[in-house]
Amino acid sequence: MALSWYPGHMHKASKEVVKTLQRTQAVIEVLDARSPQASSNPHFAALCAEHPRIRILNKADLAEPAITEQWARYFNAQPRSLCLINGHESQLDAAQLILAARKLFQANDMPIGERQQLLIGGIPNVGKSTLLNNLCGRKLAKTGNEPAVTQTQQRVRLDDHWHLVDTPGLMWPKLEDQIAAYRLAATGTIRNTAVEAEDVAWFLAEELLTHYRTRLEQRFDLPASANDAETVMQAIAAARACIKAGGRVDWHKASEALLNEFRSGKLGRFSLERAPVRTSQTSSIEPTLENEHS
Ligand SMILES: Nc1nc2c(ncn2[C@@H]2O[C@H](COP(=O)(O)OP(=O)(O)OP(=O)(O)O)[C@@H](O)[C@H]2O)c(=O)[nH]1
Ligand SMILES: [Mg+2]
Repeated sequence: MALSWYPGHMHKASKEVVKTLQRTQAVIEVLDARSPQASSNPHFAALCAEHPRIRILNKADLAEPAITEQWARYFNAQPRSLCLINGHESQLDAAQLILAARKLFQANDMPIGERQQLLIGGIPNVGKSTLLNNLCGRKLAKTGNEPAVTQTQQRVRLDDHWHLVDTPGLMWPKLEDQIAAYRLAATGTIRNTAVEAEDVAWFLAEELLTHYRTRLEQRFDLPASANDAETVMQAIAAARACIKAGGRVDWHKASEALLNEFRSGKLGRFSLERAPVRTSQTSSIEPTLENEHS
C-alpha cells in the first residue's frame, strides 16, 4: 500500500509559513542526518526558494559521522546554502548559529540589519523544537517523541538582533518516492496510525540486512545463512521473546522491537543514504562504511 501522510493542519501550516517568510531573512531547514535526502521536503524547499538556507543535519548522534560529514560537504556546495551538524553529542549554540547566519548573509550580499528573523522548518519529529530550546538555553517550545507535536508557529528571541520561529513539521501531499517514504517511516517521521509497523519493520529489516548485516548478527543472533527480511524478523522475535502461545511469532511485537531499537540508537548508528557524488545522482543507498571496511 502506498504510504502517505498529509493531515489537514499541515496544509494550513504551510500557508502560515508562506506568510512568515515575508518577514524572514533566512531559513533553517532541519534534516535527519540518517536520511538527509528523504527528509528534504520538496514543497518546503519550493516555499522558501527565495531565501538562503542553513541546513542542519540533526540527530547526528544516530548517524555514521563520516557519512554525515560527506552530506555536509555536499550541502555546503549547494548555492545559497550552508550546512551545520547537530546532535545530542555536539549541540550547536546560539553563537555558532549566528556566526553561520552572518556568513550566509555576507556570502549572499545581504545586509545585516538591526533585526533578523530565521524560520526553523522541516519534516515532523526531526528535532526542530528541541533545537530551538537548545539554542535559547530554555525549554520554550513543546517537544515530544512523536510527529506533529508542534501545531502552531512560535517566535522567540535569540538575542537583541536575532529571532527564531519554530514551525509545525511539514510533509507534502504525495510521497512520490516510496523508498524515501519508508525511510521516513523508519526514522519516526510518519504518525503510527498512518502506517503499519510490520510494513515499516519489514522494509527496515531488508535495508539493514543489505547494509548493516553484522549489526543484526551481533545483536539478534542472526544466522549467517539469513538472506531475507522474514528470517531477520524471526531472529528478532526469538531474541526479544516475541512469541505467542503455541509458539507462533508475534510479528507486531517483533516489528515494534526493531523500530524502537533502531530509532533510539540502541542498535547503533545508521546512515540510510549516502551523499550523491554529483548533484545529478539519485538518493539510492550505497555500501556503508561497515561493508566497505569488512
Ligand atoms: N537522538 C536525538 N534525538 C533528538 C535530537 N533532537 C531531538 N531529538 C528527539 O526527537 C524527538 C522530536 O523532537 P522535537 O523537537 O519535538 O521535533 P520537532 O521537529 O519539533 O517535531 P514536530 O513539532 O512534531 O514537527 C524528541 O524525542 C527529541 O528528544 C538529537 O539531536 N538526537
Ligand atoms: Mg516541534
